[in-house]
Amino acid sequence: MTEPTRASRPSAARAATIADRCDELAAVTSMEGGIRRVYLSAEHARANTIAAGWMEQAGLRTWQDAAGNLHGRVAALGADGDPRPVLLVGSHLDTVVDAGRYDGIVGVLMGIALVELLGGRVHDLPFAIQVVAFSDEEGTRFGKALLGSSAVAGVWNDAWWDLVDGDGTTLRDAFTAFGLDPARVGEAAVDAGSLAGYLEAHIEQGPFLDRSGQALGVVTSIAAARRFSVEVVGEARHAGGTPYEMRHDALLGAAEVALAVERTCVAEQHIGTVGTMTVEPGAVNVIPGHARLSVDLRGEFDGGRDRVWDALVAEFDRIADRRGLTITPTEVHAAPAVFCAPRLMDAVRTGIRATGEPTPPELFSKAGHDAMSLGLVTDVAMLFLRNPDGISHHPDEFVSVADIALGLDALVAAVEALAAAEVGP
Ligand code: HGY
Ligand code: MN
Ligand code: MN
Repeated sequence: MTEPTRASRPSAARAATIADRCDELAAVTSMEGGIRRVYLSAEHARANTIAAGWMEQAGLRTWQDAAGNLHGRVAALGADGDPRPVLLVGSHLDTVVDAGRYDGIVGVLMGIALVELLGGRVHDLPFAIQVVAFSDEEGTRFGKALLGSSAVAGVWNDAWWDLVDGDGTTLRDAFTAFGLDPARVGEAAVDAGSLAGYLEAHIEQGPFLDRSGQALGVVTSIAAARRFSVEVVGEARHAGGTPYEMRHDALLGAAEVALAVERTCVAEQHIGTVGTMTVEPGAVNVIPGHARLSVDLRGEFDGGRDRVWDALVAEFDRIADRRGLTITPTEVHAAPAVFCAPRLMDAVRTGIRATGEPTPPELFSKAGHDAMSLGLVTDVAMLFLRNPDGISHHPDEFVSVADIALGLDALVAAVEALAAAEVGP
């Protein structure tokens, strides 16, 4: 029998379907002319319904958990009728504002296709497969990222209930409006002892694979992250009549904060971004009296990230003193660095090698992922797919059907390698 060509392999057809499904989900948006699908919105509910249909077609038994994550499980029971350990495979369906159509989504759809490609072999694995579509990875609506996977990992923090979105709606009220019961969020937590691990396929959100000319990579660790909302208070006054020595311009203070983030992070080899800034009262002839900006800080290790933040706070104090302002940061998100588990990385490497790539590239992910939350309770690993030019969080984000097909071949082979390692020789 001759080996099927790449294009005639079952993964090629599944990859084409995944690309079509990414297009279909891209139409589930609250934003005219772009993609914006946030936690606990009508679009979140619609995306879950559509994805649940695809999961059921693939033979998965589906449910939505107490935090709005969608799950689909197959081969839950062993031959003896006892529950088997569960290998979670997933990513997220929520998006940033004016997003691309693959970030997170492609990983969920690859999980479904994995089950389809395994077919009857899924019952021979020593674990059940549970595909998870996490409901909030980006933190677009409430600022705090990883809400969905934090609930699944059982690390929900009740302080989050009072987070508010841009319209002043609390997370608690948004839960209720979505039909969820805040008092029951704990029910979304998995029993860590029942898990065989967590695998996540995701587009790379940088140019490493594209530059190296390789389609797939294995992730070694995910950057430690912290996010802050920084309030700058000055004094609103007349733009014409107020001499410079009497001004306390909140916008100029915020601009200095943003520049300090860049300068310090470049010097300290960390990554810092100011992605939002609002200024009040917001009139052409009024000196801004109030500004609010976000700071997203990332580093390879928790300690380095925290030292950089401490240096930034000292710099903010100097800016505040010099300009007669009050600058107050509030932390809205923190996630420790996560190191992928050697046994799962080995399986992913074996999977990539099965596609004909003898030396799988190893990547440190500066982007955050649901694997960060799951890494608190079980072993995790990630498979990255090439993203041409590394552009993500942008409508031009792309991954080719051919690379998705390679990714599927690698994912199937990785799961089989993991099964073989668990069963032993
Ligand atoms: O922001 C991140 O790193 C991720 O894409 N949510
Ligand atoms: Mn993202
Ligand atoms: Mn993502």
